[in-house]
Amino acid sequence: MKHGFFAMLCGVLIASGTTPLSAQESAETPEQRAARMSWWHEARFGMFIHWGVYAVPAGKYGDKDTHGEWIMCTGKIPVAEYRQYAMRFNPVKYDPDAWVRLAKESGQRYMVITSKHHDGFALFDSKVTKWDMVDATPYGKDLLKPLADACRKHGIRLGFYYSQAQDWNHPGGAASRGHWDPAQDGSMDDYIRDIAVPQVREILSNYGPLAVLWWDTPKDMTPERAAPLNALLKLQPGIISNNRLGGGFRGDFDTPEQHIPARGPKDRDWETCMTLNGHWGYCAADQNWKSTEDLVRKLVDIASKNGNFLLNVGPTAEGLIPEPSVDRLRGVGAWLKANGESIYGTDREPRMPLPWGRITSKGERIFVHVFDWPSDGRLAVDVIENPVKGARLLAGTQAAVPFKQAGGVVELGLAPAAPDPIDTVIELSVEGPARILPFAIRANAGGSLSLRASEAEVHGKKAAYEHGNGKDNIGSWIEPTDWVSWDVIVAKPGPHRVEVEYAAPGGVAGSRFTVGMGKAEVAAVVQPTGSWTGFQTFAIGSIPVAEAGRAQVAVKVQSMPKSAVMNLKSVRLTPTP
Ligand code: H79
Repeated sequence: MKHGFFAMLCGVLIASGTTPLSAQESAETPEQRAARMSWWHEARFGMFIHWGVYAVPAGKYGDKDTHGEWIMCTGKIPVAEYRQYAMRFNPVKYDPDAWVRLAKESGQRYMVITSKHHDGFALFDSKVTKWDMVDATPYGKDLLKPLADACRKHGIRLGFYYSQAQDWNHPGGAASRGHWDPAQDGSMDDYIRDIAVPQVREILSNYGPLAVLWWDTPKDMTPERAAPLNALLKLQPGIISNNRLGGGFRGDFDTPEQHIPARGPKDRDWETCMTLNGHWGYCAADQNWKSTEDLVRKLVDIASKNGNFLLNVGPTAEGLIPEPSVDRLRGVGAWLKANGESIYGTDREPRMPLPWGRITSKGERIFVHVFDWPSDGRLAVDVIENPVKGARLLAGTQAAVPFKQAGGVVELGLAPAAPDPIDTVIELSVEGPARILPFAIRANAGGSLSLRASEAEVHGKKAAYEHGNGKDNIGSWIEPTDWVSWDVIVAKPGPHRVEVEYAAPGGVAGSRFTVGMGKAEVAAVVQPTGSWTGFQTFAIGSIPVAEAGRAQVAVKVQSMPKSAVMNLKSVRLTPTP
């Protein structure tokens, strides 16, 4: 994967190239950057809070009850009408201390709250607008001050989300689907100067030390609009900022939203943000909650790939975090209390997902996370390169686990039933710093290799893995020198049938490409499939595979007569008798 990975939001490319650094990065050495990021690397798990006026309608507008924090836009609610909701935003049950204690009990080390979302409403006392908590609601008090105090008291780091570009209430603010009320029209440059810049100065000045500035959505952000916002980060020398400012600022970390990348990038920090149900802002009708098991496994998956997990709650207009959210967060917290050693501060090398679970490590300890407990009591772990000195359960009894190590395989002898059906962690002590075999795709039981775009390594200038909005392919493949590869583990040597799934409109078809493994390769010409999204699978021939074990499969271009190669979705290699 080149340069981390790309997040597609509303068709906007968020993580961009290598252009300007954040205010912090440009003034610091690599060692200083590592020191600034160190608490964040250690933390792994944080609480996202989406709270605002949209909690009043609670997802319901007209005959639809599935809106969220986007309700003003998705309901096309006029500005004057939307402002009426603020008169009923009176969170008398708001107990910031309880929220922070919940984060702590859940094992979260930081929280990020929406100081202002796309509806432009400030949860804080802003001097540059009346569209804020103090002036527009019966509650009349700044919501962020007491939260900042509670965070300091309990040792939780506090970050602010700020929607810098989209603002559907202040004239000139951007709207990703265009304005729907003339009251929104105006100059975006004026909006940036008169609202966004002074408000960001307020949130960076009035709440003590801040951990994170979480920009959201770079819609219409030019370098000129983004630069004064980026410059304000100097007010908080230790702050960490994400990649969504726009204008070419890549920030400190990437932000996959609502998904976990198939593999962790090597050279870029990242944080998956995700909802507990299907909405960020409170939606009363949405009871589609993720299970505790699912959440723990997601956290483990993310940690194993060297990412962070920012898990969202959407409090009600009264100020309560919904009970189903509380229950699940406490469940994750209980697991972390027993197994946190395998998550917090683990090594920053992304590890390969395994069919039965995940691996994390810390120095001379390797944590084997077993999601799918083997029914025969034997688990063969074939990715550990260090000599293993001992094995025990991390949690509970910490009972020793019998093991044998031979031929690159550590075989663990396990009890008939999983001690923890969510994820039982076995701690191995090993000789020297943990060494785990790098990412590779394994053959399935039948010996066939399924190589998906999301797991590919993309080499070159333009081609990239693209996803979101129904996309899931290598795209922007417009340089014939760009190529794609997968490291694989071959199960059965011998001839393999090669199938390639791609899309290419008639106007670009005709490129000649090869699929190769080692010295063997097979060539084919890209056929027209009707459109960029009309994917079809083509059997292009067969290649001999000399031996079992690790190898690389590469897709390369021999000639590109038109403007692009193809959208490549997958390659499949199947042993033939
Ligand atoms: O704050 C949360 C989202 O509101 C925000 N980012 C997270 C953290 C976000 N802004 N833009 N997007 C996410 C992507 C845009 C999604 C959309 Fe839609 C798809 C906008 C319109 C169609 C989802 C469905 C939201 C409204 C309808």
